[in-house]
Amino acid sequence: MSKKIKTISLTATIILSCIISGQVLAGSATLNWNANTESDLAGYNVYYGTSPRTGTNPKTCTMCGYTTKVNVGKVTTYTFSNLTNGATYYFSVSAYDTSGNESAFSGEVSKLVCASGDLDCSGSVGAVDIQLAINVFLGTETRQEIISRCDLNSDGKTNVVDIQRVINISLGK
Ligand SMILES: [Ca+2]
Ligand SMILES: [Ca+2]
Repeated sequence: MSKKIKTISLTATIILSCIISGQVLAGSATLNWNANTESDLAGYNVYYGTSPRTGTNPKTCTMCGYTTKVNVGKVTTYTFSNLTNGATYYFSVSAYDTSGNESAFSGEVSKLVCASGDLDCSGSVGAVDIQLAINVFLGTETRQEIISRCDLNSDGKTNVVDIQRVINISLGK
């Protein structure tokens, strides 16, 4: 007599932001999903890890290859902090109702987490990143993922301000 609650759909929106605390570059990401509309919805669980999931329903495979499960309550957004930069994370969400029934997973989304200034997403900021910022500025860099990480002050253009920022981060300033 277990009531089955609906599968929720997850829009693949992950906002990656970067916080710099002292010398430590801590990766963060914000995950958003669509609300489940059942009247007895009680909340959501977020599952994540650095390997893709191994199943589609926590009822049958429990953690299903993920390493962490967070009961986030009745919200549709969750911000992760202290993710490891340079690592790819995989995320899924499930819903649960007031009787404790858990849904199958949402679709899985993944994201490579990069620190601010870490243009090649290697896990550290250094000479390679400074060179990449210069290349973006000169227009010789064609990889969109590199270009998209280069506008550090989010003013819509890459210029010496951004290059200076990459240099400062590499120096720990
Ligand atoms: Ca780097
Ligand atoms: Ca800029």
